[in-house]
Amino acid sequence: MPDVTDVKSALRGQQIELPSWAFGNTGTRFKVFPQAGVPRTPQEKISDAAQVQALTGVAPRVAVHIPWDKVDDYAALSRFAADHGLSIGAVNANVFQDNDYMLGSVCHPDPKVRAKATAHLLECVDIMDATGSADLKLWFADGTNYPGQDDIRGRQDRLAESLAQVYTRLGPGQRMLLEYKLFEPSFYTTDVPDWGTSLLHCQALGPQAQVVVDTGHHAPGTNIEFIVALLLRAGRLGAFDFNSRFYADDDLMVGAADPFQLFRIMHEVVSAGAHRPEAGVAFMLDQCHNIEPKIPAQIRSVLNVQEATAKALLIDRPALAAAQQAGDVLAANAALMDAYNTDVRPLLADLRGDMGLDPDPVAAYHRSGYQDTIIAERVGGTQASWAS
Ligand code: LRH
Ligand code: MN
Repeated sequence: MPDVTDVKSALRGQQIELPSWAFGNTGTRFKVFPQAGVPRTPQEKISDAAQVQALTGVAPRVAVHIPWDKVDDYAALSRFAADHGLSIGAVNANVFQDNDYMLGSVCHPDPKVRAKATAHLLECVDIMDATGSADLKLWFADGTNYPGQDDIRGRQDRLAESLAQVYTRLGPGQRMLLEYKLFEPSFYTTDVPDWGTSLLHCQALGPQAQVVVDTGHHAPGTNIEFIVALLLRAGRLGAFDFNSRFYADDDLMVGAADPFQLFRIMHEVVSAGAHRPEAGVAFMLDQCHNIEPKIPAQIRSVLNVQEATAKALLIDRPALAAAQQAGDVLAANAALMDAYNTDVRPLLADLRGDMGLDPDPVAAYHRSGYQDTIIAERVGGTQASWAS
């Protein structure tokens, strides 16, 4: 069995990156339900993210989304984050909410629109220079709704041309993370629909281009841990956008809909040693808390990742390898299931004690009174939200 001290030190070093937009109002095409106390500014989003870090100790970064987190002074925003015990993580570009992007952004038939979109991506690299962020995260809503609407191959050429322009702008130590998504908002083709398309573009660009696996962006029944193992083997897994879903891109709390899938994914990650920060895989949450209180939901999500990681770290790997080698199917499966069926909550509560943290961060948050404070203070102004 793995040594608990090693498991605890691995868990202590875990780093989970929070999405600033999860603290704002979000919803579906049917309705965005506003919640009291929601941030009005990027600074207030950072203050909320700092609560999650203060109570879990493993969420030291907050990803920003431009223009949702647009400010006049990004270096000052980075200092504000540092004053709250955080650093600014990935800079997410947004070329999916401007009227000009109806037929696409970097894949649009009109070169003027493509130039506008590429300029925004380059502006995001400037922001990375100011915030000290290493990652430029790119998701494109680009696609088509009807056969014949546009040239599938031509759109790939346009995408490659824009990505190449941005890639050359990256500084040393900076990465381009290309996220794929099967469908939505486009319903016939999506220009980056799957891991293969993202990987092809990343390999064409160079080593600083890596793939983002958003766990909500696959066809039902997709074996995501297989994709993870493959991308890790190719050295091209740059990041996760963790969430969970029952049907489509539901963006629910990671591990809520399918904790066993999250465990299987973390098993592949731990098998490759990619759970260690120095391995360079960014573990980001990308979620929308449409009906649940946002800060406790983010805390719960971090705990779900910790629990899946702890179970993966508790797999008796020598026994697993021996059973796999011997073709002992049941023993090999049992090695994983024994770990998965282990209640790791006492170990994590113990670890939090070692870290000087409350063993139950969600309860500690409710006791802190922070929620009542922000509801009382954050009156007036415009609440942050996705809505364009
Ligand atoms: C697209 C996506 C992408 C983000 C957005 C908030 O569905 O997953 O990662 O930019 O959500
Ligand atoms: Mn995502």
